[in-house]
Amino acid sequence: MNIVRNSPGVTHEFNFDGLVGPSHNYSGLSFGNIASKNNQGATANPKAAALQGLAKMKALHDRGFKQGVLAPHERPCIATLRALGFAGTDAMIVGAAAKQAPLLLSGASSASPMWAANAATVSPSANSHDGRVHFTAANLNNKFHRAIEHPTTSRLLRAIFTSDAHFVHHPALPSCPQMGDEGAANHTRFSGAYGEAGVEFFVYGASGFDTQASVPKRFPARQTREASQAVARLHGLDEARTVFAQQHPDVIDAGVFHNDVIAVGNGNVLFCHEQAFLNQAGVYAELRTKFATTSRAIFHIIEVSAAEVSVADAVSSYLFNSQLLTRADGQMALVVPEECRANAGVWAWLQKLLTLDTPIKELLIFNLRESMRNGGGPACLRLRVELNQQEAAMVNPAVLMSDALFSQLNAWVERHYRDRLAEADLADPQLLIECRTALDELTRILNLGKVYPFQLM
Ligand code: SUG
Repeated sequence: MNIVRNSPGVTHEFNFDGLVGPSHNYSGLSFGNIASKNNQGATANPKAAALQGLAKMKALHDRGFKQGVLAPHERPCIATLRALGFAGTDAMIVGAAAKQAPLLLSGASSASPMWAANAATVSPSANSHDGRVHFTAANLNNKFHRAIEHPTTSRLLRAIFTSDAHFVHHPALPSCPQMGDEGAANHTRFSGAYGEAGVEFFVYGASGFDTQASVPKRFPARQTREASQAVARLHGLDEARTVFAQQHPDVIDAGVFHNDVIAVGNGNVLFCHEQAFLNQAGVYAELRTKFATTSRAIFHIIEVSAAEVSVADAVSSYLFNSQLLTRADGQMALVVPEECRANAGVWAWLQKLLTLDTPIKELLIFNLRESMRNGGGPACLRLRVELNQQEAAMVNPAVLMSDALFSQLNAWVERHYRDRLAEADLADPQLLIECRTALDELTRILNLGKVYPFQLM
């Protein structure tokens, strides 16, 4: 195979946002995710959810950021229900699952693939051993409803990043508790500039093998150290520029189920809570030392103390589940959800942030209430992919945001989505037909080819 060494060229970060699917609902499936549990049984509005997500994508595109779209998955996932022994026609399968195993039907119906930060871990070509962009689909094996995502996620990523000369797609790690992998939600890349070699920062919840190590007591640690290490090996990362850190078990127990609920990083900035990591001072020191081998830029650590913002307020407002985006002028914008403005302490802290001597100069605020209520904020909705000019030219152009695509997708949502979905509605076999009809049309809009089980039968 012909491996292309990347010319420096202009490199950008692209954000691929998960489009909320037509089955978006509140089934309370994610133990350890406080919003998901608290909103269990509420009636969702899939149409509003999808339109809110699209509005964020379009606004960021209009500001000059590179924006792409990741398609939702087929739900309910009939292939999963068949694999679990339900048989007959699709309608019979939905009916039997609703009656005999409603939790399996909820799991097979979740619109959780919207959380693109969990789709995969991505290392840019500037960091990988072979000069290609590496993707490892996340096995998400801690939750049934998420563990069924990776086969379709892999097909979608291959339909977007098609060139073998530029992109490498690794299958999900073995699906077992020791290898729990939640993708980019626990991974950050730091560098002096996009396109330059930098530091990859992997944050895990616990070791999957060492039972003596500190672990959370109340909620599960979804990401294991061994999974993070495996991804780093697969991507061919240089040890001298890779940092592994453990999340503080206490914050997992306080509802921080992924690191991106308590920390965000970009370029030469780490923005985090003071209780994010075990041995926080040691983590900072290693990041600073390794970063200094890659860039002369100052490494900014913006730490929020518990006295200023408690972990509980960070979790409910999703202050750290923000997107930290580098603008064309080199300064950064922080994309936060409306919930940050609604919390007086968090809002006051954000006002202070703008006065500090850091690259963060601007706040962009979005209403993402529908997805927030299932425990996913602005950063959960996007997968970051750093691409140089050559690589960007190889991306399926139909998934890149534009005025035309925005109008097309808004009209598509208006045509196909319900504005009310309660848990009981998951038993309606018509929902599957609506979802398949919508997705069949979407695969044509986004030029994805056949990616869904119903298209591959
Ligand atoms: O895995 N919620 C997701 C939220 C994921 C947020 N992602 C990041 N932090 N990157 C989860 O807990 C709830 C679905 C439900 O209850 O139907 C859910 O899956």
